[in-house]
Amino acid sequence: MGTSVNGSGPILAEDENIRNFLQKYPENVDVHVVIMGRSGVGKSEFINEVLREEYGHNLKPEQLMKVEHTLRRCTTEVRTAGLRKTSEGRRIVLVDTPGLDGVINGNEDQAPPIETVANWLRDIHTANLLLAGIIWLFDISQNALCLEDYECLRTLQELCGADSLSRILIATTKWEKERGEQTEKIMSLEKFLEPITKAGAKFVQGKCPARDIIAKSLAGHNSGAVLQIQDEMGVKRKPFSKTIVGASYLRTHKPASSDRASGAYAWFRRLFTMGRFGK
Ligand SMILES: Nc1nc2c(ncn2[C@@H]2O[C@H](COP(=O)(O)OP(=O)(O)OP(=O)(O)O)[C@@H](O)[C@H]2O)c(=O)[nH]1
Ligand SMILES: [Mg+2]
Repeated sequence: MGTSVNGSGPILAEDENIRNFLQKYPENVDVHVVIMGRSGVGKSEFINEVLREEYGHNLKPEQLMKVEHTLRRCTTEVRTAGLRKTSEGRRIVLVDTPGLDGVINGNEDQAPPIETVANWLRDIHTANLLLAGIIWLFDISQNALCLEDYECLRTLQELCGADSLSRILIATTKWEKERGEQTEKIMSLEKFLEPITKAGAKFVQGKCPARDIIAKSLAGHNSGAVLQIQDEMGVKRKPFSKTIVGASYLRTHKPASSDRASGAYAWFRRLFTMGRFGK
């Protein structure tokens, strides 16, 4: 998505906080911030909130990320949205991704979301584009941590590699829907996230405007990240299936050939790996 509308609000990149962090990066460069998380947590809506703030509320649907109000998985491809440039030519590009849990709408013949994201990360590395970091969104109104949350956390670790976990910022969505015991939820989340926060990932504990989350994700770095998956696929030229995250995905999601012959197995597994219900 190449957003070509004229801006109406203040340029996000000129926000004092963001500008200070952005200035550490080279001039005339697109600074990519990738939004990730499970399906339905509000990744596309997060980007739309920023786009509306940047360009005004009259954006046409095709200038926004698609958001579904159903139980279906919505984003199935990686899409980008550029914000306006600063006077030095720096521009934040927000990247929308498919939810990393499960397979795309239960269709095992389609590349899994994690492979779609891995390929995109490989391609921007090959094209020498600057990746500033990852914002990992978590739905705070969720009632319990489930298997998909643990799987996604592992996927995130394997995608980034130990050296790049500091490039992850975890933030929460859907605060106005939250009816639970907030302090306890945040404490549980902190515990759940320990494997990556102890290695440098940052966690925004409370409700926070999207622009501040973006500012925090840019903080503390002055050059592009090279994630483990980019090293494996972009530098070492490994196919997805031979990467750490790819091999792990295949181990978890692909049945042995004898199992695959069983229609009952496929039905059962599909039921449990779709995340949100398929189309
Ligand atoms: N109440 C509330 N609803 C939200 C918020 N963010 C997203 N939603 C709703 O949650 C649903 C899913 O939002 P999306 O932005 O499509 O979620 P996603 O993470 O992009 O989902 P996939 O594209 O399927 O991976 C939509 O109905 C949104 O309107 C939020 O902060 N508060
Ligand atoms: Mg989406």
